[in-house]
Amino acid sequence: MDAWYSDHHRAHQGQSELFGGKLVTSFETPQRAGRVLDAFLEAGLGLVYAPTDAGLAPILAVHDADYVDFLRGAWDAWHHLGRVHPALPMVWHAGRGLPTERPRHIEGQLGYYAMDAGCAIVAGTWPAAYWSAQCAVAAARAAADATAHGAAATFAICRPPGHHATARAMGGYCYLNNAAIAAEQLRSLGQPRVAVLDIDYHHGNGTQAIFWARDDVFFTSLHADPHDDYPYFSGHADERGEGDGYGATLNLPLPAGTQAPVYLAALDEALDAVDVSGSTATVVSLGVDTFELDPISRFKLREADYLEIGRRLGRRLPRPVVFVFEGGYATDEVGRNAVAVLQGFEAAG
Ligand code: SP5
Ligand code: ZN
Repeated sequence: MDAWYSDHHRAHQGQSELFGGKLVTSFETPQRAGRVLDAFLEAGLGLVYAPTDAGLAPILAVHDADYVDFLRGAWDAWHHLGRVHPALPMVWHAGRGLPTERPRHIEGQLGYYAMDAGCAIVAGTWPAAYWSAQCAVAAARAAADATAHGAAATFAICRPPGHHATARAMGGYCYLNNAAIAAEQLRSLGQPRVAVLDIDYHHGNGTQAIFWARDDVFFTSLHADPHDDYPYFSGHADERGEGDGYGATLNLPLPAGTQAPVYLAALDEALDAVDVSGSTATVVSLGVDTFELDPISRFKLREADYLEIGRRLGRRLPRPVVFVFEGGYATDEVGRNAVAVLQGFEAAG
């Protein structure tokens, strides 16, 4: 299994977030992707490539053009006002119906294009998000390509993560939805139906929203019950999609404190649903913030559990499979845990 990684993410750093009412340095740090890269190389699973530049087209296949323009220009507009701290939204339109007018002022635009205050923008944010998405595109293309000659799996070491970003809004450390971009790539390369399996601790609300009314991308997610944890406003079990997409969304919310036995039973349920969906390819949103020592999460998985998760994915997911790195904030263990999933997968395949 080969991986794609770009160093551009390093300049996306020093972002702030609110944690328990206090403005702190974000849990989402450059060290995370560095640890994943190191663990991948140390495991000797495959080669690591820098992605080629596929341009904006694969991003615009998922995201609205005005949102992408906003992301590209947000730091300059903010900095132009003499501001030196990371740009953070602070005014939202929640509860007032859908906004009809786009604000002219950058402060208004930040709220217009954000679902929460979890996405600070600094000078390096756009290049980081752009190249993170390019990793997903390159990994998807390579997986689809190799499959012409036999089953393939690839790994996109994405940072920043993507699964909370919708077509037109950032949130939860995510700016561009790398998993959705990878799924859309697989579709455009001829896969008739693509499954997205999201095993990050948090519900992949952005991915769900992007494919909500479509039946060509099946979305299933195991995550913390949104009654109790972020992103709070989606991820409930009764959300099944709509229109053509009705039945093509399956959420499996789990309680705080969930350990391996309950988690693995839910994973089997998700894998059954992927089987039934008739998908011919898979994107895995690979978050390891389900780890027992994760500083912002409340599941209790251990390193050995990630190996077992990987084995089950390796036995049952339709290939090509593209793994896309998402969350995981226990810096010292994040690399090992993510790579354990890949090792289990390879051992089973
Ligand atoms: C990609 C990803 O994993 N994004 C996660 C974003 C989570 N942001 C909100 C975290 C809320 C944590 N609440 C803990 C309150 C402690 N005082
Ligand atoms: Zn997460």
